[in-house]
Order: sequence, then structure tokens, then C-alpha cells
Amino acid sequence: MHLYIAYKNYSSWSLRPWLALKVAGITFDETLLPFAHSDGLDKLAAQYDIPAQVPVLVDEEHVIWDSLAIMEYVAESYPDSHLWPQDKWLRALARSAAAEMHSGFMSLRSECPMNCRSQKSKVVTPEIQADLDRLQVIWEHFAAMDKPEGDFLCGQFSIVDAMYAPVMWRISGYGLEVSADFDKWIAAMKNLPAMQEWLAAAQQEEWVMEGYEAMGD
Ligand SMILES: N[C@@H](CCC(=O)N[C@@H](CS)C(=O)NCC(=O)O)C(=O)O
Repeated sequence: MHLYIAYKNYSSWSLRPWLALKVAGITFDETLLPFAHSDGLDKLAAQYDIPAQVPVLVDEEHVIWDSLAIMEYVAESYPDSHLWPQDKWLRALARSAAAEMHSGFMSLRSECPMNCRSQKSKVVTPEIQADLDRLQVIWEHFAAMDKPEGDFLCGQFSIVDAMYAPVMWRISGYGLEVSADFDKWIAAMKNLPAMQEWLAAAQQEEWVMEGYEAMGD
């Protein structure tokens, strides 16, 4: 199984399946395609007739080209990894929140791009505040559920944590605040050896995306 990703410092969609695979202990090969600095991603896209976007998973002759689709495929292929919670109601909530992340949080995503190695401040616009308030409400939904012990959204780590992983860097990297529960989740996420491995690699990278670096106040 081969996962194609981009910059560990900036590529939020790459982080999601990479983290899920790592936390689940699944062996995979990875190739980093720095799309603003090389044509590797364009070549991959042309080879498989897919959009020039990461992440992409290639398993045998099959290609999967979307972060959530990749994680669904991995969860199905490795049921013992329990990448979704066992309980069907908790799983339904986790899937709803994962889907909301996939298609929402536009202000947070556009105004506070993931930049793992930077620490900035950000004036909170009403649009950003609305996204922060929504995060708090989502965390309250999970807090109200019956679930296994643990500080992740479903107790134990699952795909919904992976989907929100870049948000963790956005909140901590731009000095934003959500709630005490959210801070507990940030601590658990930062404590994951896989997250530390990702951060160490992001800190080593020399590519700079000026547009991303210019964000923040
Ligand atoms: N729907 C895609 C979105 C992927 C996406 O937007 N990836 C960005 C990197 S984080 C990308 O590949 N950008 C390529 C470019 O801007 O040229 C997914 O969830 O996997």
C-alpha cells in the first residue's frame, strides 16, 4: 500500500490518512510530492487519471484519491484496527462530524491554514468565531455519548480524530480557543507518537509556501 502526500508542514489533507494509518499500526510506503516545487503530483494524476491533489492511496492496481475515502478503505481493509468505534450510534456521530469537517469550517480552513511549525496570533473574526463555536458544540455532542475511556472524541482514537487533526494545529498555532474539553483533546493528539513523528518531519522540511506563511496577524 502506497500513500502519496504533500508537505508535512502545510498539507492538512495529507495528515489525516497518514495519521490514521500510523496510529492503527498499518505498514505502508509513503512518497511526498511537493506540488508547488515539483511536477510529481501532476505526473501521478496523469498516470491514474485523477485530480492533481493529495492524498492518494495506491493499493495493488487500485487508486483511491480522497482523504475520507482512503480512511474508509483502510478501516474496511483492516477491521481489527477499529478505526471507527464499535457502537453504531457513536460511529454515526463520528461519521457525521467527519463529513462536516470534510465539507465545512471554511473560515478556519481558509484564514488559518495548517502550519505545524509556526506559532502566530490571529484576530478572531465573526466567521472564525462561528467555526470555533461549532467545534465546541461538536465536542459537546461527543461528551454526551456513552463511550470507552480515553481523551479522543470516541474515547479511543478513530477516523474522526484524524479528520480534525489539522484543526488541532490551527487552534494551537494561531492562539485560538474552543473549550476545556477541546484542550484535553489537543493534549491527547499532541501526545500521539505518530503526531510527534509528523511534527518532527514538518520541522525538518525546507519548502516554504509564502501564501501560507503570510497568514496570521
Ligand atoms: N478532497 C480532497 C482535498 C484534497 C486537497 O485539497 N489537497 C490539497 C493539499 S492539502 C492539494 O492537493 N492541493 C494541490 C494543489 O493545490 O495544487 C481530499 O479530501 O482528499
